[in-house]
Amino acid sequence: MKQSAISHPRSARLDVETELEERKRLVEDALHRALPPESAWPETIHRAVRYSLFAGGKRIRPLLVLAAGEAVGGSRDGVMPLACAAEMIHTYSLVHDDLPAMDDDDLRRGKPTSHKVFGEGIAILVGDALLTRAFEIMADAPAGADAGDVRRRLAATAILAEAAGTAGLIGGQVMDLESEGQAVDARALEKMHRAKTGALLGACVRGGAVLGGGGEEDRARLDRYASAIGLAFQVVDDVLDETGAAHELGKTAGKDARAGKATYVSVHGLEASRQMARRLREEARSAVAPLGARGRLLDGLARLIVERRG
Ligand code: GRG
Repeated sequence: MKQSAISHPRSARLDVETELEERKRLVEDALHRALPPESAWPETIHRAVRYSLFAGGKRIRPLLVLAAGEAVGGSRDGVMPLACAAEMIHTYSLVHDDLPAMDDDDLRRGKPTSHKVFGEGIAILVGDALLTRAFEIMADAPAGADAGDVRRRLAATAILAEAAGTAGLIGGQVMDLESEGQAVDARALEKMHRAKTGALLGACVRGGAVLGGGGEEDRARLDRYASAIGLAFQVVDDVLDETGAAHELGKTAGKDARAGKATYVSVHGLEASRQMARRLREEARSAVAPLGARGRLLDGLARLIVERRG
């Protein structure tokens, strides 16, 4: 970590963290506005949706959208719908992943899982409601949007849909279900993780760059960044599953190892996985370095992804 201490003096690092905290508050406000209140009919589903969405996630995906939009000179309001939609899709995937038919987990974001509190039927509907609302938000172009705005919005929606679909999140989850108890080699593991976790993270960066009106050169840089952090996120997740504590993770620790699931740690070992995460973090840094100050939030997020403890 010596290198990051040299290129990131402590004060600059704290500035970026403060900026990310500010953006996070804006995301929380936007998410609150993007959903019906708990008092709206049918109250149970709105209460359950809000329970999971506001259970305390890190908001890495919406922050990536805002950071990518800002890196290419886009407006914050212009990319906020994608930020909210991505967090809704992410939360739906967690609620469904925790169901007894999938990972069967009791704890998520430090709280009892949705099906434990509301029952399985409602938890399934929570996921469905969040996924549907995400695309409703993306389809709702603001009054006064010109043809270019609508085109960019459609392009970002397609990027998000592909990442959430069978080539991304769903495909990765299918691979995950089918690989239980099977020997998984390094290539298959990377493919699974790039689809299950990397695709949505990547869509946040790519979609944010498209919605923000980024040019080809910047978009190519952000593509490289997206590919690196998408994989780094999962490598770190696997390391934390092995080394983290439930109170830091907000979910059951050591579950993958106990379930005999292939992880980066089981396939490559702990030290090699940590090294891989550091290499990917450097790749992300060098991808956005040519953006100068415009890339500082993306760089800060890459650091957060790799250095997080939960
Ligand atoms: C059910 C379609 C479907 C897909 C599920 C995302 C996923 C696929 C499963 C979640 C299982 C899991 C723990 C994956 C590891 C990576 C991951 C998505 C971790 C949670 O993301 P964070 O750390 O969570 O950003 P917070 O709570 O901070 O938002």
